[in-house]
Parts: sequence; structure tokens; C-alpha cells
Amino acid sequence: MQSFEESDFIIPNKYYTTMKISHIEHLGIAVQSIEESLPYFENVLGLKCYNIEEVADQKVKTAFLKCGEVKLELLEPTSPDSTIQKWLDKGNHGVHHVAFCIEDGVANALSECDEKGIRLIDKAPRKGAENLNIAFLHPKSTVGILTELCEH
Ligand code: CMX
Repeated sequence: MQSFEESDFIIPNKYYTTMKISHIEHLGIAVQSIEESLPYFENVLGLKCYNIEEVADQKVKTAFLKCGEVKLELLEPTSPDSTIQKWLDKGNHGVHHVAFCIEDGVANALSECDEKGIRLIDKAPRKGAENLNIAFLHPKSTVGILTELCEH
């Protein structure tokens, strides 16, 4: 008969997840011009833009559309040295990042990611568009997907 040690039942910390993701909050989509891109989303897909705002510290203008529970965030660079402009200049386009809504706090989620060796872009939550608390994880440690954690 097989015997078990007590330690066999201890879950290693790196596999233990406490953060709770409720849903995808938004998909960030990089565009050169919101004005030129909106007609596709509104007139072809039938989505409605309900908010346009500038996030000065990120050097972007954002336009939000609702698609069920998920939002689309169009990101237009407002300066040549915006991260979005640099990304577009490298020939990239389309989905730039995926934002997950965290139920129990971005700060907790960040420390958990840090403990698991995930490279943090933001060491602490900061204010993003729509007054959300946000923080980014580096795509080099998130299977190539620039990941945003956010909470309302
Ligand atoms: N998705 C996947 N990979 C990406 C990426 C993205 N959106 N942006 C950059 N990368 C990759 C690059 O391809 C590059 O990989 P290689 O080294 O293999 O070529 C690597 O990351 C480094 O990229 P880089 O061009 O040298 O760019 P930087 O290091 O200057 O910046 C990043 C990359 C992710 C740290 C920076 O874009 C950042 O801090 N992003 C978070 C903030 C942000 O995106 N703000 C805009 C949105 C604001 C908002 O939503 O409010």
C-alpha cells in the first residue's frame, strides 16, 4: 500500500494563486488615429463609443466602446515618444494589451506576481483611463502578451 508524507499535501507557493480575475476588463487596441478608426467599430461592427479621454502621463488619447461586458480601448499616441507610437512604428498594429479585472486588489495581485518572478512594469498601482487603478506586467514574462491588471 502506498504511504503519504504530510509534505505531499503542501501546495508549493508558486502554484498557489489567490488573485481573483472576474473578467477581461478591456482589450487595448493601438491605432494611429481614433477619428479614422472609429467608423469601422461604430458603422461596421455597430459598437458605440461612449467616452474619449486623454491619459497625459501615458501620452495617449483613448476611446472606449462596450462589447457586452468587455470594453475595447482604442489608443492613439499623442506624442512621437509615446509607447504606443513606438510600438506602431515597429510595424505592430491591432491588439496591444489585455486588461484583466482583479476583484481583490491590484496591489495584492502585483505582490503575488512579483513573488512568482513575473517582471513588473509598475511596482505599485497607478491611475489609468476611466479612473481605474492599473498596473502592467512585462510581456517578456507573460507569454508575450502585455498584461494590464485593473480594479474599479
Ligand atoms: N505586446 C507584446 N510585446 C511587446 C509589446 C506589446 N504591446 N510592447 C513591447 N513588446 C516587446 C517588444 O516586442 C520587445 O521584444 P523584443 O526585445 O523581443 O524585440 C520588448 O517587449 C521590449 O520592447 P521595446 O520596443 O524595447 O519597448 P520598451 O521596452 O520601450 O517598452 C513596454 C515596452 C511593454 C515596457 C512598454 O510599452 C510599457 O511600459 N507598456 C505599459 C504601458 C503602456 O502600454 N501604456 C499605453 C497604454 C496606456 C493605457 O492603457 O492607459
